[in-house]
Amino acid sequence: MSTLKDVLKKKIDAHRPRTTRLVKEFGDVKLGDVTISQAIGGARGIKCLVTDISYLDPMEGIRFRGMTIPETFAALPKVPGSDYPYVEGFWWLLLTGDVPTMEQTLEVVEDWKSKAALPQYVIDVLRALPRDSHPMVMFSAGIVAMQRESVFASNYAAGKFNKMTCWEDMLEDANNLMAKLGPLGAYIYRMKYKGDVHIAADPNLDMGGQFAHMIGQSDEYKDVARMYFILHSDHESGNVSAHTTHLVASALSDAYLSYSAGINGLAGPLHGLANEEVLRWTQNFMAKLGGKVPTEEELKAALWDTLNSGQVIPGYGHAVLRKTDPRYTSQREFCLNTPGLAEYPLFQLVKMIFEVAPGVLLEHGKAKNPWPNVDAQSGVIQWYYGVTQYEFYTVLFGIGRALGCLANITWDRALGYAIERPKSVTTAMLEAAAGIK
Ligand code: HAX
Repeated sequence: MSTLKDVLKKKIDAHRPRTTRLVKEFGDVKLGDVTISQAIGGARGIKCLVTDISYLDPMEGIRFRGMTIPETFAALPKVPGSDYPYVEGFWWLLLTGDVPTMEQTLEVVEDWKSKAALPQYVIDVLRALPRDSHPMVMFSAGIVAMQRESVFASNYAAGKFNKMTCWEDMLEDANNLMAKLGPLGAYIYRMKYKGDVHIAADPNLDMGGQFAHMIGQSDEYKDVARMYFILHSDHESGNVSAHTTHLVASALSDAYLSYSAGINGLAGPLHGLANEEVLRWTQNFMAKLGGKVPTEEELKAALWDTLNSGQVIPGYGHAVLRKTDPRYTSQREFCLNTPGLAEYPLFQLVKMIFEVAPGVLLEHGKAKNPWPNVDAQSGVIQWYYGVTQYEFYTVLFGIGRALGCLANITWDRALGYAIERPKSVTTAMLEAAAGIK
């Protein structure tokens, strides 16, 4: 007797060549306004999402509300004594499109401070999970557990939904969530990696500085946190975490349900988990060499080994970008300008990979973009400052990514965007469109 798995395997083996043939031989055949390769290939390049929060140009990289990364950092009000801006001012910029004044920025700082405490039941949920659960599982569970705080959901349940004003409830939920994500991440970090000893919030600190303080980091790391959250905030709305958040919110799900779903997408190795993969790859390679600096030939051979074993080179390639990610460049400049970090052996290796990997990927001939993305550079900075728990890096990404996702779904509500529902077709329909008998 055949098992379910045996029967399914035969069906899959028979089906795969049909899909491969459709993409290879008939990829350009149109199905209405899109092609067969777009329908099968993850909707790549189809213009069917609208956002004004950020725009990703394939050659130039991200602009937040029309501003490049350096322009954004230069324009926003700075934390006193720091070269980096308040994350709270950046939130104002993403939401409104205006650079806030210091007074407006401090209004958000105070609002988030007043909302930052984690409810005890969220802490109980985190503590009930096995301690070896991935921190992204804890982060997602903590966010979804907080759903009972949702003003949007409780007003909806009370019959108070109003299409024109419901964005106000979404904004309130978004502010509450933004205020709590740093403390949530810090709680997970200290519980999992620092002997379950926690650090109380300092009432004088902004969101980025507070996060550094609550994970037990140095003053220098406060700027790392501010930079990191802003750089990872938004990459227009088609990437997996932003799109998932938008999709779930389109069912009128509240900010907690929507962003926890986005976090689950961010946890995938082709998306946010790539920063963890980059550091693992780089350090395994260093360990194999016994800590010595590799020659270019040794590095090339290691990159080819990865490709030949069917794996991707983590931190390289992008679905939209066709040049070096400016988020990579910004973090690279931070490293180059930070004494100690600039000479750090791991950073030297990351620099060397930047010089060698694009050539290898070009020769390999598959990736449309051989250049590094944001994840190729972020882990080394964390490691240098002693945040050595790779698996936590995507939580840092998730705290920052909330800024873009939550600003987007606030505007989704304001503009009354429809529930998302693309149309599916069958493989037989594609074959018919391609004229395959
Ligand atoms: N190493 C090896 N092969 C790669 C590659 C890489 N870094 N990047 C792309 N390719 C391969 C793809 O796997 C694909 O192969 P198949 O035809 O066999 O499926 C082919 O090149 C064409 O892919 P593409 O069109 O260039 O890229 P996609 O839009 O399909 O995928 C990815 C974009 C980012 C997922 C891809 O480049 C990748 O897997 N990169 C490594 C993982 C990574 O760094 N992810 C983080 C991206 C940034 C981000 O979202 N951060 O959160």
